Amino acid sequence: MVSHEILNILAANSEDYVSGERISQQLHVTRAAIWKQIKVLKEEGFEIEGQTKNGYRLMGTPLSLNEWALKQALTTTSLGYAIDLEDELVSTNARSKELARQGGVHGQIVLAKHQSAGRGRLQRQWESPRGGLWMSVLLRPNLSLADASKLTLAASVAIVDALRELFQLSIGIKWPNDLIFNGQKIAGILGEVVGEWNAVQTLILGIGINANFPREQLNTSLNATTLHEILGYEVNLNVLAAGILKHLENQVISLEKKAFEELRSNWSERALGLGEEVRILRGEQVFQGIFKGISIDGELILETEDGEKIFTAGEVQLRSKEGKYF
Ligand code: BT5
Repeated sequence: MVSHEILNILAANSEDYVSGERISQQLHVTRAAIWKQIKVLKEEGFEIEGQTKNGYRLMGTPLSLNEWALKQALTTTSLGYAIDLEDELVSTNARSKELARQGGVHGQIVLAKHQSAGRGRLQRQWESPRGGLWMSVLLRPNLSLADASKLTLAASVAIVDALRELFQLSIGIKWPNDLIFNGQKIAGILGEVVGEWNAVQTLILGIGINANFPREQLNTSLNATTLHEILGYEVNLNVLAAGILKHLENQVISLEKKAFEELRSNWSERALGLGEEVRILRGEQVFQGIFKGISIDGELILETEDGEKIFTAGEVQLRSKEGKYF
């Protein structure tokens, strides 16, 4: 793409102005074509200063999702280099599954600026207004099916660490993988297995982060918050995506080395409600007890009056200081 090549040239000379003539010679396109592309890039949020005498200089990149800016921000070795970025998708997980069936590579990511029908677990609706980070990562890790399922736990740890590193935020994990800031949900993860037993496991990790939009854009009934609400400014979504992918890649590598105990302890250190009284909702049933911890496979261990119970799925309700469950 010519626009990416222009950006490459400007980025390589970021201390300097580059003349339109030089760009046009290097790329074998007319100066008018360059001017046109620069105009488009500016509309996409690139800050490009143009001086009649000296030419162009790249002063800033967009905060919103952009393929070139995301690639620049990546520090991974395998995740995030194949990018499918769309303005709108029904669900990035649905698209990612399609791509997986068509042979999509390990680390391929799908992003949408807006999802018309984003999904949570059990087909629940996931509200996905513009400004959020709605991303799915296709993984073909060297793991058995049982171990691949640990990747959703690993993804929660990766997101907590990325948000801490980038914004110094302290996020807690509510089992199995809700990400909570001050009692409100800021992000969710949907892990889905694609394909067959015995074959290489393919997993789609859908990651949704309420980022650059005010909380008012979400349904009032939700107990939710956004980065914009917490930080008071817009974050760079490309840097955020790249940060998450870096931490996720490290998690995948460590799972492939079978560092399951390390994952369990990392997850537990970031968990909410451990050692406290919680409620577990499973269908119509409600269980109450002390949240003892998670098993090596990520199941929740609850100590109830009738003894220990193990949960593979369900909703956790934590107990607030006032004694209310939420
Ligand atoms: C989740 O499900 O938390 C997983 C969310 C995964 C979303 C990503 S976005 C990219 C990818 N593409 C998709 O289609 N999905 C993934 P769960 O734990 O089941 O929570 C769903 C519940 O969270 C809903 O029933 C609402 O109560 C609440 N909710 C919906 N939208 C929300 C939002 N934007 N922020 C906070 N809570 C929300």
